[in-house]
Amino acid sequence: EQMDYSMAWLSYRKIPWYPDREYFRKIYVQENEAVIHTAAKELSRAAEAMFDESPQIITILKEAPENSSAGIYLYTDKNGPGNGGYHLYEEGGRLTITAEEPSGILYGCFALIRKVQRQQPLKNLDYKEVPDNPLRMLNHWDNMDGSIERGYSGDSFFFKNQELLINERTADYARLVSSIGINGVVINNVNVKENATKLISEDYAEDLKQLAMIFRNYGISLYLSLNFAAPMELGGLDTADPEAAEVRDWWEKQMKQVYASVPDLGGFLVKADSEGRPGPFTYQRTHAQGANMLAKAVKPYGGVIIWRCFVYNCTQDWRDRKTDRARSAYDSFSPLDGQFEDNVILQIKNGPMDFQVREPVSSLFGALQRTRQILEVQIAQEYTGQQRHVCYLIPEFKEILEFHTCCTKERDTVADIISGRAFPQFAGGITAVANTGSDTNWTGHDLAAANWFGFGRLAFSTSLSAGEIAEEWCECTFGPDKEITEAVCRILMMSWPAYEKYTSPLGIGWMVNPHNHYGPNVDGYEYDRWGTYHRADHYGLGVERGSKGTGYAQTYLEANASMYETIEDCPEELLLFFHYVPYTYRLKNGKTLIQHIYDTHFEGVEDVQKMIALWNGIRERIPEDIFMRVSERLEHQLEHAKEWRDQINTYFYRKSFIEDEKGRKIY
Ligand code: GCW
Repeated sequence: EQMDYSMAWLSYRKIPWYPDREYFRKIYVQENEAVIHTAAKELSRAAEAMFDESPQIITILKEAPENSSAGIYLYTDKNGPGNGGYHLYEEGGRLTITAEEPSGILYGCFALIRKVQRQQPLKNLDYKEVPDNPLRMLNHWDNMDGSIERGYSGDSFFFKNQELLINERTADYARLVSSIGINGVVINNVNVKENATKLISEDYAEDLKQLAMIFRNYGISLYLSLNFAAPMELGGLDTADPEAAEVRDWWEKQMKQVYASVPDLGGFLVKADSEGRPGPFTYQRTHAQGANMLAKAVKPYGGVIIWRCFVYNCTQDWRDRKTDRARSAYDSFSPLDGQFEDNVILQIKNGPMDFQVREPVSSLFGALQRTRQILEVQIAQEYTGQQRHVCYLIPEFKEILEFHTCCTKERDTVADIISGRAFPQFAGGITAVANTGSDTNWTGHDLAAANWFGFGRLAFSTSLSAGEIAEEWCECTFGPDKEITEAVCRILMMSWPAYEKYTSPLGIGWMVNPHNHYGPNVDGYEYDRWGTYHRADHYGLGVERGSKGTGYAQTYLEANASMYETIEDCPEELLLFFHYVPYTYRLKNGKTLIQHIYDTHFEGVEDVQKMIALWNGIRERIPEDIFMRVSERLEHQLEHAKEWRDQINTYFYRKSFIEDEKGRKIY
C-alpha cells in the first residue's frame, strides 16, 4: 500500500510478540449489518498489520453459541449499553463486544484496537463506555475551490475545483474519525457562497449519495452548511423571508429532493445574520422564525437544523464603549429560549468572543434551559498558534465542560447541559472546527493530531482527563514507549499554559495581526470595527464588563454574576476580560499587574525552550520524518514566542513607564 498520507493514530506497528494476539484468529460476527461488518473488517486490518494474522470471519446468528471456541465475538444485544455505548469483556478465552446499536460495536472494536496498540493485556478485561453526548461532530470550513477557511494543514480533501473528492482518503478519514467516536461531519464551510449554495441541488446529489454511504458504514452522518438566501440565489425567488409561503414551499421541495438521494442526511448547519451572511433579520424576523421554518422542512426526514449563535455587530465604532461584542450572543438568543422546534439545536461557541486562548464560558450556557445546545470549540488553531505552535487544547475544553453555570442545583455544568443531564428533553452535543487538511500528517503539526484525537475522545467520554487522553493518543501514535510518552505528554500538557503566557494577558485576547490572526500586533484590532479591544492607556488596561461598564458580567446566573462583577472576586486568569485594571494593581501573589505581564512573557519563552529540550531528548525513538517536522515547528515557535514576548512587554513598558523589577531586556 503506497499512500501519500499517514494514518495518524491508526498507523499500526508490528508487534508479533504480543501475547494476546491469539484472540484475533477468529472473529464471530452477526450477519447483515453494514457497521458491524465494518467493525470486523477493522479488527482484521489491525490484526494483519500488527501481527500478520488474517482472522477468519465467521458469521453467527444473534447470540454467541454456547461452548464456542476462542476468538472475538461481536453482536448486538437489546440489554447491552445503548446510544453508541459498548461492553467489551474477556471471559474464558472469548473476547466479547456487545452493544445495543451497531455503532457501539464499532466503537468497541476501536477501543479494543487501542488497547492492543498500547500492548495492554486483554485477559479478564471488563470495560464499558457509553458516550456522554448524543452529537459528536466535526465542522469543516472547507470551500469548494479546495481552500479551507482558517485551514493550517493544506487543502481540502473533500473538495477540489468545485467538485467533491471521493476516494481512498475519504474512507480513511471516515476510519479515523469513527475510531474516536465522531458521529456527524459537516463537510463545507459555514460561510456558504457560490457553488456551495448548490450542494443541495441535483448537481451534487450523486456525489453526496456516495459520500454518505462511505460515512454511513462508519456510523457517521453527513451534514451540510446551508445558505439562508438559497431560495433567491438558487431558486430565483425575490425573497428569503422565512414567513413567506413561496419560501417555505421552496425549502420543502428542495429538502424532499435532497433527502431522496441521502435519506439519512443528518441535517444542516446555518450561519445566519453573522459577518455578512444572510439571515432572518433582513425581513425583521427572529432567529427562531428562521430556524423553525427550516426545521419544519427537514422534520419529515428526521433531520436537524443546527443554528449558530455567533451573531454580533461587526461594524462597530471603537469609540463606542457601550456596545459589547461579548454580550451579543446572549442578547440575541436568551430571549428566544423555548421558542425553537425540537429539531433545532443552537450551536454556541465556548466563549462570548471568538476562540481566544482564554475566555470565560459563554453566558448563554445556563441562560438557555428549554433549548437544545451544541458547544462549539475550535481545534483549528486560529488564535492558538495555527498549528505551527504546539498547543494542546484538551485541558481548555475540560475547563469549559466542567464550568458550573448555576442553572440547576446539581448537574449544572456545560457538560451536563449539552449531554442532556441537566434538562433531559434538550440534549445536544459538542462540535469542533476541524484542524485537518491534505497534508501528509493531516494536521500540519504532528502534535496537533492530539487535538483531533483528543476532541473525539473527550466528546465521547467527557470525564476522561486531558492527561489520560494525551497518553492514549501518544501510545497509539508512537507505541507504548515510556520515555516517549513521558516527554510528549509533558510537552502537550505545558503547551496551552505556555501559549497563554507569551501572548495576550489575563483573558483580554486578540493583540494579533488583522485578517490572518497570526503573530503579535497589540493594536492590530484596537481602532477597528470588530468589537475586540484591550483599552490600554498609561494607567492600565482591560475592558470594564461589570455593571459600571458593559454589564456583560450580569448576564451570568448567580453566583457567577457576582463573582465576575468585582475585581477582588473575579478569577485572575480572566481579570482583564472583565475589568479595567491599573498596572500597579496587586494580584493575589503580591505581584503587580505589570510585573505579572513581564514575568509571564519571559516564562512563556522559557517553557518553549523546555519543550524543545524534551523533544530533542527522544530524537532516537521518533521516526525521523516526524521528528524533523516537529523540530522545525518548535524552532519557529521559539522565535515567534520571543517576538510575542518582546512586542507585548515593550508595548506595556512604553505605556506604563514602569521598569521590570528583574531588570531584564525590554525594548
Ligand atoms: O473567528 C471567525 C473566523 C472566521 C469564521 C468565523 C465563524 C467561518 O475568523 O473565519 O468564519 O469566526 O466562526 O463563523
